[in-house]
Amino acid sequence: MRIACVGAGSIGMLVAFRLAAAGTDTTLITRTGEQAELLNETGVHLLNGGAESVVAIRARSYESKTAPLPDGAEKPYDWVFLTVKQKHITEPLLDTLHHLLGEQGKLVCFQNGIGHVEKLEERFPLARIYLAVTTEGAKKLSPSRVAHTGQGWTTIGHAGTDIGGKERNLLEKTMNEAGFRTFLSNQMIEIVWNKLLINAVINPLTALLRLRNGELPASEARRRLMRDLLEEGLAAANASGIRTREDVWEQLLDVCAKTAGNHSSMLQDVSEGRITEIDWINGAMLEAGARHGVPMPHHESVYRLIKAAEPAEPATT
Ligand code: KPL
Repeated sequence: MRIACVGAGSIGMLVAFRLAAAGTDTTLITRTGEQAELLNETGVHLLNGGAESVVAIRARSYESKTAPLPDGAEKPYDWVFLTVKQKHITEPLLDTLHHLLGEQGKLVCFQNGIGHVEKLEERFPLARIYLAVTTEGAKKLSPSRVAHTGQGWTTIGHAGTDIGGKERNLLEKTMNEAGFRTFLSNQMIEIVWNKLLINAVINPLTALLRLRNGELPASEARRRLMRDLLEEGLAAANASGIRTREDVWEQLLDVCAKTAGNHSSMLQDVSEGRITEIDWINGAMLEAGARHGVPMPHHESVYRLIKAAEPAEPATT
């Protein structure tokens, strides 16, 4: 099985490291030529607990002409893991995916939030699009080093009506052999929405209040805000026909506890002056709410505050 991971951020590097270490034919596709060159020279370094290990990796860049993408002379990949943030799903990236996937390859999307499947469907048949939700914790320390900050689980399934097939069983086995606790599901839309409900609470609040995830539920005033956001989110989800779990509040608290030491991805983006994923998280929920006449004043407020915290001239990473 040949796998390409497109996006050498924290999750992309973690997944590529573990797949390569387990002997899977893996290529890591970076945005910049500099990162690809560095990775080809030094390999990917993984910090786990106190230990650091390194694995050699084949890296290429989708922007640099110096490290060309597979062309007619090179076989396409069986699976392409898309591990970039939604804001990086641009036309040049879609062209790259087209090369990598060829006529048969399948795409697995690891993004937070919603909205990307509609964009990808304009270029690729839905039958070849899968979704992945992972709770693995990872932090990129440098262009070639990543830390594994928390063991989680990963669910993978088709983005539309489940089409089964033995390839996805092989993918599940490959992921498990690489050390990811992986399950297949044919309810990915519900699972993606469930994660969305959680991200739409933790991410903007931790970014605005500058808190680690574990600090968020520590006061009554913050818990009230969390509940208000969650309840509005649930109303938007249910109005959109999504079946939601009854224990989302408990799950939300559990995620805060299990990732207590983490700076959420939105807090990291805001701290480093980058554009955040708010449009694909709370922004997407606001759109869903507006379509069904669900009032969402708390989401509206956090959305506007995060937008105001974003840079006028975005940093590109
Ligand atoms: O997915 C996350 C994120 O930071 O984007 C959570 C679950 C909140 C963990 O930090």
